[in-house]
Amino acid sequence: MNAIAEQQKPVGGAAGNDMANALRMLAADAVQRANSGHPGMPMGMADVATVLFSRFLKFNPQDPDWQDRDRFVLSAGHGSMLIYSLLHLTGYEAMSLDELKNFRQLGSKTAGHPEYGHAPGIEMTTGPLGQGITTAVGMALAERLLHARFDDDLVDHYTYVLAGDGCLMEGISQEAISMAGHLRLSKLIVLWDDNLISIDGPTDLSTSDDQVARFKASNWDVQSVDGHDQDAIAEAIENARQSDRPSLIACRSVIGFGAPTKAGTADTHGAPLGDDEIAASREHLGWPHAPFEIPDPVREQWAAAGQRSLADYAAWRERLSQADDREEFLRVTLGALPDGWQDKLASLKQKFAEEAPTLATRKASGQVLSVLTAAVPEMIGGSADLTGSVNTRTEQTTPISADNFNGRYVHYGVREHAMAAVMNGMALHGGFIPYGGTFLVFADYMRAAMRLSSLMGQRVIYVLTHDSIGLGEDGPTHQPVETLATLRALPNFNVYRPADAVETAECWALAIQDETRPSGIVLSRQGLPALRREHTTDNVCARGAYVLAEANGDRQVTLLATGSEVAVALAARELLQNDGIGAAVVSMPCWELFDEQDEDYRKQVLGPGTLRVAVEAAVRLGWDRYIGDGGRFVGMTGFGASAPAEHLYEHFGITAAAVAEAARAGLRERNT
Ligand SMILES: Cc1ncc(C[n+]2csc(CCOP(=O)(O)OP(=O)(O)O)c2C)c(N)n1
Ligand SMILES: [Mg+2]
Repeated sequence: MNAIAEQQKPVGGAAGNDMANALRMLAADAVQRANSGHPGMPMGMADVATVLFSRFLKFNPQDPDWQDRDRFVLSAGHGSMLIYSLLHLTGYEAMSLDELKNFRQLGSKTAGHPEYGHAPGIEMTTGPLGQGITTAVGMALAERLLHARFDDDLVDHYTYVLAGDGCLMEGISQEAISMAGHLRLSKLIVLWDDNLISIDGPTDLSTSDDQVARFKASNWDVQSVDGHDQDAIAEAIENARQSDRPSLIACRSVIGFGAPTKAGTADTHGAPLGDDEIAASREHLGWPHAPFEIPDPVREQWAAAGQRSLADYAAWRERLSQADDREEFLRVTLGALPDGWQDKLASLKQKFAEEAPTLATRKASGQVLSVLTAAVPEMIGGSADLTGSVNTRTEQTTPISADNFNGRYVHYGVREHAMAAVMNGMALHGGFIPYGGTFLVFADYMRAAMRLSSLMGQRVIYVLTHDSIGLGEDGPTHQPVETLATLRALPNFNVYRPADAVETAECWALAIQDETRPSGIVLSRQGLPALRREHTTDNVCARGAYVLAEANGDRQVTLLATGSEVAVALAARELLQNDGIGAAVVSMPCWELFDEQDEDYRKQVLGPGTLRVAVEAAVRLGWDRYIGDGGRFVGMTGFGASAPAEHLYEHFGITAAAVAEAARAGLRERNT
């Protein structure tokens, strides 16, 4: 028995220990059976989890989506068996014992890391460290915003996070902590698994941070407790709930608590303990029961924990049934858009078509947002310190602050990654449609959270401006060339790149209606001419791509373009038509939607047998599937440069003349 294991004295009364030991052995046995997984964290944090779920957490396994439930985010997602065991034991029907036995198997609800949507009670997908704690900031923010909007205490709950050393080492945690402290999100409580271990070994291999001091410096309430003393943990949680600031509770724990030779070591982090160590753990913990066997008294204690909020739940239902705002509350929390927004947006679209302004699409987007935020009160805007550039703030969206949760605009500060994760949290919480802006090139700073928006199917709208060399003088650090391709590679994410103000209005309408998919609306810094000058009531962008200008005479060439290059393609078309070459221009604002169209439509747009030339001020990656054999691409092959935008288009050869010449060259090649 190692020295750490020897010191493991059960504290907190037999009942508590049995409940915690049930969690420990379910995790150890499930990981052993799967021959894969992470027993250390669940065993180490079993006492903390027992206290939280049996004494504090407000939830109802019979109605897992109860809007006013406390949120519990397992930021240390590798410890997934902890949440699966908790859900099973507290009575979430979908999380059966068989599911625990099928841990990490295809089709089970017990995936390697908790997956949002796989089972009720999993509030978000975790596994990429640092995302959970930051997304939870968004949940806690959404809670405060709904609390301010609706009377009758319809929303008044806590957000609890279980985070490990890894979550706190990740850079995104700094953004999260800083934002939560600044906004004084007092109902956010982080339980830190302070076990001094990560995968490579003791944390002092890589960090000597004073975490408690760090949180304190960001305006958090902080406490430190023995993570195996259940009464001390309870006292700390009680204190945290009373605090007027977000709270960190550093829970000093022993990873793999109960495993006689491996506890306290990185060996328990991510591998099965082995049959001998598990047998010895049973002995050590005084848990004689067979794998997956939970004795009745312990089952009953856990079942009681699952029922402890029923009175709260009934009272809440009663308040809801009497609430004046009942309809509106249900509308926003269930994610239905209000009546009337479409008509208002249609009027603006008509105005754009009639007045035909030359307008940067980022500015058109700002006008669209003025209309949308007035019509859709659940939209919450924001920007990572580029508000004046990305045009995300409207008259409706006044700033949110620690003293004003009636606002609708988040000044995220220069924290792109947190912006994306916090938007995920607001969307997951329900009640809001978050949108937030930064420069397209900084999508890289948000990527990990954007990927989770997609994986979790959340309606989060990214406003991504300054979308190419067209931004000009700021130069190659700010000029995306590969970013469009990388976002298009992201499954379940719609990339919109509108060509003018009308398309911008249409793309926004599509994004806001997409309840299960995040969107990126990619917008120009520079002014773009109006291309769609005839008003249509239907949303033409809904098909992803369409023939904007058909060829005069036989179509020999199809010019494909997006955004600012659609105007270039139209000018190239003129040149070709003047030479007697029939050329059509296809605007392709959203590849993903185009790919979903039926084959006939796609063929008709792409013009079978025609020579296809694509033009986009970005790299070629992805275009070949539309261009086909023998087609041409005009765009970027490397990084941009610093100069006025017009000079750059000339310099890099992204011009009407170059596109027309590419078409002529392609036709010549065909005819030889
Ligand atoms: C962003 C990210 N990087 C790396 C990993 C791989 N990984 C999973 S757990 C872990 C160590 C985490 O240490 P800690 O949070 O202290 O967990 P403990 O070992 O204490 O359970 C690492 C590096 C990951 N899941 N996410
Ligand atoms: Mg650790």
